[in-house]
Amino acid sequence: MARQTAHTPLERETHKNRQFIPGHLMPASALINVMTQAARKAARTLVRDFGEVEQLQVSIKGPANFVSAADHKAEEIIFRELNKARPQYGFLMEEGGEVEGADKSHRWIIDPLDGTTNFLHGIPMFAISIGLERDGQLVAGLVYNPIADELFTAEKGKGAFLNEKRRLRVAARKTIGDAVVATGIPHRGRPGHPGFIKEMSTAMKEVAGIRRTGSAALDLAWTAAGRFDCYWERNLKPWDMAAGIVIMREAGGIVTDLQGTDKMLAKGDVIAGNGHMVKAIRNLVAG
Ligand code: 2AM
Ligand code: CA
Repeated sequence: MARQTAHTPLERETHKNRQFIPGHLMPASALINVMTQAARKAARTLVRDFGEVEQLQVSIKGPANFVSAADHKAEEIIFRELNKARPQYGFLMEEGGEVEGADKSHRWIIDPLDGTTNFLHGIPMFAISIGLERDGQLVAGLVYNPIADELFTAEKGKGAFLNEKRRLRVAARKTIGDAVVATGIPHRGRPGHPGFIKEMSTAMKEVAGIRRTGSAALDLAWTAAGRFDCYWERNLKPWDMAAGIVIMREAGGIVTDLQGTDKMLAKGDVIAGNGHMVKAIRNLVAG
């Protein structure tokens, strides 16, 4: 859709070269505004509940059920807000599953609380993740860590931003020996433990350091921000990745599955980084 004529000096400037202007907010699109409002609203209850979890840590019952309720509550808020703003769109949600919309070409892909284990343990590293698919293509993404108040957003063709003002760019590093690489370690009861140990043992000999945050959405957003040089993980769900993939791509990054194709959502595995890193890490962990 054609953009309206830019009026303010900021708009003219950003329209012209899309550069980050220090201290100024980027004018977000209506779509990003809708997603941001929904995420911020859900974040308020998540933050309140996170405070409670920290108290519950010491109780005998344990906070697992409480966290699951927090998760559902946040998802309901996001669903309600997005549904109000775009009543025709469909949904794919971690808790609520698939909800068909009258508009078959648009679908929200939502994880209301990515990093559940962190949340449960009082570790302030979790995020709300909202992606939008149009005709099977990922076109917008939001990842919000409400504790750090870091909002990562991107829309296809319009760049990726942190807190609506800092333009995101993947790290340029090419030397694998200098790379800080994020990954996910399969939990108890999940498949792939021996395979993961093999991958880790190969990767740890070659890269500068390995990190594990416990939130795939944040791993992708942080790789988009150039904090991690690369990220790989297996056995993920579409809602763990959808938003982060758009943010990565709009930050100039490459995202593939472990075979090097773009079937990440279907296959459930992912490698993200700049082109050099993705190739190098793929050779190490999938070669
Ligand atoms: P979650 O916190 O919403 O469960 C951690 O490596 C990443 O894997 C997180 O993004 C986590 O999302 C995701 N994940 C997907 N399926 C999972 C599962 N069955 N158990 C734990 N983490 C899972
Ligand atoms: Ca998740």
